[in-house]
Amino acid sequence: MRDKKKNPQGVAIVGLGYVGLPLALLASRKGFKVFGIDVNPEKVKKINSRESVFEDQKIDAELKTTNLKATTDFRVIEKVDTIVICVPTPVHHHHPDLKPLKAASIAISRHLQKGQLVILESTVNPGATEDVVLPILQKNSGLKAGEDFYLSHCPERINPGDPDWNVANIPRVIGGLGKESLEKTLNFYRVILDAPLMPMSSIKEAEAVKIVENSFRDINIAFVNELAMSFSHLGIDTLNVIRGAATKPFSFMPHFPGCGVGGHCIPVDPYYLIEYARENGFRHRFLELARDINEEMPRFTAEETFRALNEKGIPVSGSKVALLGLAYKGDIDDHRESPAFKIADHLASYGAEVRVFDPFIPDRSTVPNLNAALEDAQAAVIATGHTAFKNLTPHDFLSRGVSIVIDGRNCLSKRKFLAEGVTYRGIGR
Ligand code: SAJ
Repeated sequence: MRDKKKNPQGVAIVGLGYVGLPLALLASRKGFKVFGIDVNPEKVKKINSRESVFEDQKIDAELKTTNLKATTDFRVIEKVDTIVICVPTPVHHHHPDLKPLKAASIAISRHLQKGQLVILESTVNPGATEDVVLPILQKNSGLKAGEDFYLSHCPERINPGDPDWNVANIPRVIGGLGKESLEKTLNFYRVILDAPLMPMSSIKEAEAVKIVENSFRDINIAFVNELAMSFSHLGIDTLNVIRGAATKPFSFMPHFPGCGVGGHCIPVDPYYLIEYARENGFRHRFLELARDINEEMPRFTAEETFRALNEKGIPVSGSKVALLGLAYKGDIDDHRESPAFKIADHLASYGAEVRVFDPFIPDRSTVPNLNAALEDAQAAVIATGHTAFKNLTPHDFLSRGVSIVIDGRNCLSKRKFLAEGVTYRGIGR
């Protein structure tokens, strides 16, 4: 039964990154008094002076009109009804790192009030909300979860750079610690979102949904990456085969091979389940294998480059290679877990001189522009499908002496490049 939309009150969003800031701006737009808490004073200062914090025009525009007040001071927790935790849950060397989540929970617990609702949006393994967050919130506040305060999990589904799906319209799943926590969380999101909400029968189910949806994507990408490595030996164009398979109008979902899987979701989330299941006596061999295959792609891409250089009698050591793209996907400035860095390391480890250029990430580029990257290079590797790179022509390379193009995102026309005499290699084509 849909409750009538309750009047918005105060909300504190803990963590003002790719997840928290869009949510804070949306809550403000929906009439909430919004406090945003972040441990980075620089970011707090920028947000309060309404300066851009990451390359997103929509967010920059909303910053101008929002009532959001950013702070590093957790005492604002005492002024709100709802607290939403959106802190990073990274993975280091394949092991989940819940330190930021624990630190945020401790800071919140010091100011937690009776009757408040705490919602965790950060991606975690099943069990983390009740086994990690709940005890911390209870211990330092002396309050009882599910009675004195309410606790739930609503996994974030932000998709950076997506023109269609955003924080307001993406459907969400919610798991609550008991009926009241669930109802209060549903009411909160009914006011904030214009999207279907699916109540789950437990917090663990809600935690598992996010891990499952992203593991699903990782294993499907691994499937086509393995096909690409196999078909590259068989002279079969993997991209054409996938496009052919995608003409089947049912029960096939196309994914595409590439130089690797980056971002803060897909290559990270499966390790949460792998680790948690292992701690509970089960080994996810399939998830582990998918991760191994996807982690292999940067090396495969570097070796395709070596093979192409050798075919032209150019020794790898001392060769000049342009690496185009650092971002983990096209037309964004996010390079978290990007395979591009691993490709650069593989190339350099065999003595290549690597010039790195990403127009979205100048501060991590080693050359200022495309010309400096390509000038008298023997090979170029495309690691990110930026539109600027998709529009490059054979002449853009050949006119600067570059005769080898390794298309790590299969984003160029193989036919055109081969016709102009470029040594073109895609991933699996
Ligand atoms: N990638 C491939 N082949 C593919 C798809 C992606 O190699 O067929 C690579 C990309 O190049 C990138 C990485 O995988 O390096 C991740 O790409 P992504 O398109 O999955 O982008 P993300 O990381 O922004 O994933 C988000 C996820 N959203 C959330 O977790 C809330 C994911 O669930 C979405 O499916 C995905 O966006 C999406 O569909 O765009």
